[in-house]
Amino acid sequence: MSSAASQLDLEREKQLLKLFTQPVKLGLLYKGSIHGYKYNTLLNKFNEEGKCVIILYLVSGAVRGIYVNEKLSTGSQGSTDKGAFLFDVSKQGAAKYPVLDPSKAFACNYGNKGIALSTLQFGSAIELDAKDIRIVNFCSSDIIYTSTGWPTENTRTCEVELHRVQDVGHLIPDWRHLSWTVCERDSILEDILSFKSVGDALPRVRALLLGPAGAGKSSFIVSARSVMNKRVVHLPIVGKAINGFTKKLKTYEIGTRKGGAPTVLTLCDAMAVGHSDSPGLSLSDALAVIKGHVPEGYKFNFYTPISEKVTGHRTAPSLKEQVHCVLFVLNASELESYSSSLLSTLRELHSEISDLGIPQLILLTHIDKVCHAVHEDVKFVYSSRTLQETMEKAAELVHMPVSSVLPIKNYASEHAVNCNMDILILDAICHVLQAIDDMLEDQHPEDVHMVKEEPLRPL
Ligand SMILES: Nc1nc2c(ncn2[C@@H]2O[C@H](COP(=O)(O)OP(=O)(O)O)[C@@H](O)[C@H]2O)c(=O)[nH]1
Ligand SMILES: [Mg+2]
Repeated sequence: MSSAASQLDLEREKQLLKLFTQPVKLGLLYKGSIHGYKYNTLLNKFNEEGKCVIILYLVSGAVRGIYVNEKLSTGSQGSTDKGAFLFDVSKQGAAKYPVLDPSKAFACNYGNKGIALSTLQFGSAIELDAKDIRIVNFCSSDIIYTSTGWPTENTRTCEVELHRVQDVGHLIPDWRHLSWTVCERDSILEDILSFKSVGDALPRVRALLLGPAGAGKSSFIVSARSVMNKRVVHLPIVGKAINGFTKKLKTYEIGTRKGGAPTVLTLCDAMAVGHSDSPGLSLSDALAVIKGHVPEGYKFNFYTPISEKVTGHRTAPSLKEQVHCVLFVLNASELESYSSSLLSTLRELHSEISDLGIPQLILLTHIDKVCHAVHEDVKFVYSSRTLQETMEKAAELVHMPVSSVLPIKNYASEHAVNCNMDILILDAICHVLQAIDDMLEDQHPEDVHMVKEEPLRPL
């Protein structure tokens, strides 16, 4: 017996979804081989829903169909469906034929003195036989949908499916603005490279990644390097272990491709913050790192707090040895399951770090796991209501403002860099540099500061 799973393969599904202007997902409602190839069954399902696609799998292997935007009542002789379109979808692409005459987008034709239904028609491009909807007539000379391009093929289908088309992500107007173009990516990258530190006291600035195991701290270093290198880099620092994979304090440069200009920013990876069921970085160890007491390469130990006895311990760290920004890294798909002990450590850290006058931001990772639209393309990040709520939740958990939340999708499974993912990662890096710049300007206006080098302009 066939299963009630769609016959549409993933590649074709992706191509078909691209035809919609809004992000949508499909839900199988009817499959001929399971529910019978009866027109009435199909139409009943159809009328329970608003937006649907009928997918016809032809014996030739072609996959074609129709999207209808409105409910259709059985007695209807016509419709005024402005959003309807025909499609022809392959693994490589999909062709869309929007309705040209919406008043004739759909019609039920009655034969036999007007009583028995004879055909279900979409213009004259697709005509389904009411008795057995496997029999399909395609007409290329249709004027309701298209006058050209639609293939002529009178054939049986081997399968017919009806899918509900659901909006996903509950899109809202963009509430933070970013342009999703190569120009925008290049311009943020230029902005990042224009940050320069003035004075020997602080040649580089350091941002520390703090958060629970598996949040994506090490992956952010990989992501930042990947963007700069224009290819996904591999570092043996990402991995899965119950108590976190990273055990040492290590600072990573975020430079451009070999020979290119380095950025002023370095990222500092440390052991995961512990909580009740999982030992890890304690509040006092985290503060010791932030204040600059802990030497590079120090191997953390759950059970021995950092003290002056640690080899290389710095008693009076200089400004360049301290941390200049703290990034709380949280996994957007696990916010609900964070333990109260983890959250109270994070809040306490936030309060202590604020007293030190060090800027803090939240890096919200795994955003692809909470919203289907964002999973498809991160450009929906600021128009997804789900993500807006998740960002509010993350801010609330650490008692920080929503403005400090930087959503990102790390390079985790990709083999090549992607412009929109790059934009989001670069935008986060730019915010980190700006926060450090603001802090330095405020606290060290005389001796140390960063300058943004403007491109030279002719006088
Ligand atoms: N889907 C997805 N996976 C991610 C993301 N960030 C990290 N990961 C994965 O989450 C796992 C833990 O990441 P890792 O960087 O080692 O976490 P850490 O313990 O905080 O350093 C790895 O398998 C990563 O590939 C993200 O934004 N999206
Ligand atoms: Mg790690």
